[in-house]
Amino acid sequence: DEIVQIFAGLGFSVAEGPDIEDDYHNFSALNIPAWHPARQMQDTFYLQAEDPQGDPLVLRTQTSPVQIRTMEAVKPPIRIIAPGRTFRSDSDNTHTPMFHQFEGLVIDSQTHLGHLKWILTVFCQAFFEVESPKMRFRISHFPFTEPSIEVDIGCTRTRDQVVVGEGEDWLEILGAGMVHPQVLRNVGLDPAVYRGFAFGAGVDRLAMLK
Ligand code: 2NL
Repeated sequence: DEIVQIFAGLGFSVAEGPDIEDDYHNFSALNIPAWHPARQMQDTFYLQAEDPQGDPLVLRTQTSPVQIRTMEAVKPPIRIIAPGRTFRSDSDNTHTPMFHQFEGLVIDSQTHLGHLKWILTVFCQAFFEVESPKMRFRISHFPFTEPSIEVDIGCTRTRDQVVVGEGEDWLEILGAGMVHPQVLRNVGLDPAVYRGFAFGAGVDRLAMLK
């Protein structure tokens, strides 16, 4: 609720979608190829049921399919936040098979990386209650964004506490990037006309840091 409130203040509305998704909205539309490791049984819960195309149904592994469905349904400008349950076939001391994510999506005609960096900076200021949080934008790779970045926030770790927003250590808190042109084409948007950015983070992780 707190995360949603911060983005509501920045003009985002909340979008929701089903926990059970089809292969297309969870993977293919996001430019995740058939051979990608994320699609393997060890990572994804596959249901013993198929969609009308004969493709498998899955428990969504991220909330991106909500954003795909929004782009399919409404014309830009789009500014949404998609919080919700996500599922991965992974459980040990630091992973639970059901966790929570939020993803954000902005699509407009002039959107650029500067807007993304500003939004993420304002979010960290508000969430961690730090006036100028120390942040680092690192180049990364995701199939659905180009370019892709990961965001680290400065921290100090001592024996009995973690201070977030300052210090010499770094904590990875977010992944983000400009929406890949192929993802725009997949939802019927012309990449010569529209561009956008997206970001995603783990709610449980952020809650623990807070
Ligand atoms: C992470 C990274 C990310 C996105 C999620 C996205 C959604 C659409 C199109 C393009 Cl529909 N991208 N989502 C983009 C970059 C990173 O999440 O580390 N999440 C925990």
